[in-house]
Amino acid sequence: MNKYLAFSLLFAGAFIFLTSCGDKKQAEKAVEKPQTITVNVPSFNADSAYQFVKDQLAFGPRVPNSAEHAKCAAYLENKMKSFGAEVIVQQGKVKAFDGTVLNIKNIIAQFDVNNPNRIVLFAHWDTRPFADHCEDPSRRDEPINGANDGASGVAVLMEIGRQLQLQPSKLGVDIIFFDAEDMGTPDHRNLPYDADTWCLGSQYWSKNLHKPGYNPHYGILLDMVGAKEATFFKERYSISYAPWLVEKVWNIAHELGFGLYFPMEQGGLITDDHVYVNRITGIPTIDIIQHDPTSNTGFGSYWHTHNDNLDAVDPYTMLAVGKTVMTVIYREGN
Ligand code: AHN
Ligand code: ZN
Repeated sequence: MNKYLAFSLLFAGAFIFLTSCGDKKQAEKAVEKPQTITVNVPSFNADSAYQFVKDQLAFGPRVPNSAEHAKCAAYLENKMKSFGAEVIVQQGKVKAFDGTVLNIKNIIAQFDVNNPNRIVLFAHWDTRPFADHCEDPSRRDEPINGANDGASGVAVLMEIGRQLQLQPSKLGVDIIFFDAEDMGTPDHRNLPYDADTWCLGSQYWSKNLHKPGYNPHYGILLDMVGAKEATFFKERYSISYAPWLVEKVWNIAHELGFGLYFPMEQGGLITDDHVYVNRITGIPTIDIIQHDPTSNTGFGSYWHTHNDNLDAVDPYTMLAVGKTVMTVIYREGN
């Protein structure tokens, strides 16, 4: 509705200006072509995104080196191809906190691949092999389903990819699903903390870009974007690397009526994939990540527990994030 109001105001302004110049024909021209200033943002289908969460959960936990992980990788590759993307599956080997060699797959879906004017969207698709924050100590070594922590961000980006096929944006878009984000040193064992044990897929990609000289204008990372009534505070690494992008995204969220999800306040300083993308590639990248200032982990109560299942995801939160990011994308180049 907002959009139409803005356009009618613009249009009325143009009309007054033109008629005051006494050129009626020009005014009529403006009447004929209001679409030249219309930015048509396709709708984001939250039911579709919710289905993409369910599809991922159906594989079981997606832990690197497991059969479920391999099956989900194939699903993501095929889905993105079916949405018209040119897909690169970047394979690599990285070392986990305990020295295990992980065979990882970063899945890179390129829309409008020959467009030199690009932006990039990220989410991690792997899930954590531990439930280190589970109340029951006997279940902490079991992998989690990762409905919100993993699947929700991927699902929002899948739905954006589906919409990109139905209505291309002016800028080329790359959607990258990072692997092995969630392999960080577990909290339930007595091990030294090392931030670099997280985000292994994004570290690998940042050092081995899928195209030499890859240089999109900016990146947006989605992480845990599905919890009911989630709050996405302005994450502080994002503010330091790309303050203008934080402002752009938060302003659009407010304009669309999602202000309660996107408080105009600073959140925590969160080691996530965007930190390595910023540090290693220099692509200015922000993180839209849930921050719950009332919980002792800073994340939702489901975080790294077995409660991170379908019940932890509310399609309306994915809608708030999906619609906001889509509006950002489709306004570019106008
Ligand atoms: C830290 O715990 C420092 N970062 C968490 C990043 C993360 C884990 N996102 C999802 N799972
Ligand atoms: Zn996690």
